[in-house]
Amino acid sequence: MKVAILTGGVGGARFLRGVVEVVDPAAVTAIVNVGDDLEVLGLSVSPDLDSVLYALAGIGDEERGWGRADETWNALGTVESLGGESWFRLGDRDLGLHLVRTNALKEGAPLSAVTARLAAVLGVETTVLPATDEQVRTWLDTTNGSFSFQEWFVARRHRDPVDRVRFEGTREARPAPGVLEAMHEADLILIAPSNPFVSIGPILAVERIRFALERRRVPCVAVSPLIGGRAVKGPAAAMLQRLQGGISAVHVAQCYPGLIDVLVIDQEDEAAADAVSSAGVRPVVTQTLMRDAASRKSLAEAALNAVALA
Ligand code: FO1
Repeated sequence: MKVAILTGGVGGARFLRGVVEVVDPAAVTAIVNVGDDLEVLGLSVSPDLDSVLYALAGIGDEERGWGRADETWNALGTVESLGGESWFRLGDRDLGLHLVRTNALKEGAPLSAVTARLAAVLGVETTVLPATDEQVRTWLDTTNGSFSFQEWFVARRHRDPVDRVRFEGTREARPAPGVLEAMHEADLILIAPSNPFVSIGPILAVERIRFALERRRVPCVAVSPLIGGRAVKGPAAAMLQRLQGGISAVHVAQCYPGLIDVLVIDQEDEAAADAVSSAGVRPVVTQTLMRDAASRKSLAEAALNAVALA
């Protein structure tokens, strides 16, 4: 079974690890958000691509969900002591990857080619694609001003209430090579339990990707990032409340109008199942917390089997 999965970083990367335990990793294509990408200390950093690569290579920090396991922070310590930019924490091991990517991009390689090279070296069999090779950047208009994604998310700890999410660069953005092919050839399209606004939103803001999803011939199954009306981590619940008018599973379904057939929701959100059905989306209720390898795998099984069970 061929699977294409739209994903962000931390939660999406965890879910992907479960997916490749259930289906052949080589039959999976991850289409990854690049709206969070940034330049730090002159380096091109793609946090979500890296979280996915590190998770699939088994070298990511499982607890943090981003960066490398067994990380050290000597370079960052030096940067800080020299008065350099240290709010976005790049570990020593992680830095090595950013140096290689930055250099390759400077030499003119597209992000998708650089990512493919990194994946191959890391032994990742799954195809990992940036949603686009063009520069797309997420901006948040908040009650306290407009901020780039990482400035809002990391430096300001996503404390500012968001009025609007904007994506810069989407007009010129084409899907990266392989993205549309993967969506067309897939037997199933998945949307990871990532933030619908800032992780999946920038992917769907690439017009031809949204169009391909709207015109899909195969089912699309999304996994809700909520458990009991709360996000496991991050600002998803606060954003749903403010931008979608509520924090139930039906509000998650409404983030994907006409784009999904099934929504996998947590047992704690079961009360919303009928409302999800009424919104034209079939709910599948299961345990969605990914606390270890077994729970990651069983969530992946629930999502992958959701259609067969229809
Ligand atoms: N998240 C943080 O909360 N603080 C950081 O200093 C930080 C550094 C960082 C470095 C490399 C990387 O790949 C990810 C990093 N993240 C950090 C995570 C990242 O900001 C977000 O989790 C994603 O962009 C959201 O998916």
